[in-house]
Amino acid sequence: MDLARGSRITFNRSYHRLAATLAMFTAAAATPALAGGTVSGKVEAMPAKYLEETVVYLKDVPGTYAPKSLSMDQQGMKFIPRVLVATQGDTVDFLNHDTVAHNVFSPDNDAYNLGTFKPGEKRSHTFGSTGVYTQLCSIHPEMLGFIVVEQNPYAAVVDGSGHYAVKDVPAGTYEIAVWNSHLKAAPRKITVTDGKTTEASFSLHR
Ligand SMILES: [Cu+2]
Repeated sequence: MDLARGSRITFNRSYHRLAATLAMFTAAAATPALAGGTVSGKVEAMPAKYLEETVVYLKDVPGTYAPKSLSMDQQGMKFIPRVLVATQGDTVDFLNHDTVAHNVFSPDNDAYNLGTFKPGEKRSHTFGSTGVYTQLCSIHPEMLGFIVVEQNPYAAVVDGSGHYAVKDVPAGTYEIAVWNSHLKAAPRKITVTDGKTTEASFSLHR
C-alpha cells in the first residue's frame, strides 16, 4: 500500500467530515429565531393625565407560565412603578426604600394586607387570581399604585408617550384589550405572525 496515498484519503475524509459539521453549525446560526411575533402601538388618552395608568394585554393565550418574582418599591412616598403588570401565580416583593414605615394592602379581588413594615424590610404576596389590585398604604392615604394581574405574560404598561410593545407572542389570533384606571377603549382582534410586528393603537375615552 502506498502510504502517501493512504494518508491523503484519510485527510480527504476528515476534511469532508469537518466541512459537513461546519455547514451544519453555519445553517443553525443563520436561522433566525422565528418563534413568536411582536405587538406594538401607541395609546392616546383623553384626558392625558391618566395615560400612565394604562396596560395593553392579550386575552386568553393558551399555555402554562412559570411563576416570576417582581418587585414594587416604596420610595419618595410613592409606589414605584405606579403600575405593575403580573401573570397569575407571580409573586411581588414589596420593598421600602423610604426613611419611614409603610403599609401594603389592597381591598380588591382576593384582598391582602401585608401589615406595616420598616425601611429596608420586604413583604411578599403571591397573586393567585387575575384582576386589578389597587395598591394602597394605610399610613399614607395619598399613595396609590396598581397591580394588573393577567392570565398570561403578554401584556405591557405604556411608556410616558403612550408606546408599548409585547414581544415573543406565539403566532395566532387573539383579542387585544386595554386596561386604564379611568378610561376605556373597545378590545379588538389581531393576528400575530412569527417574526413580524403587528400594530395595534388605541384612543382611550371616558
Ligand atoms: Cu406609606
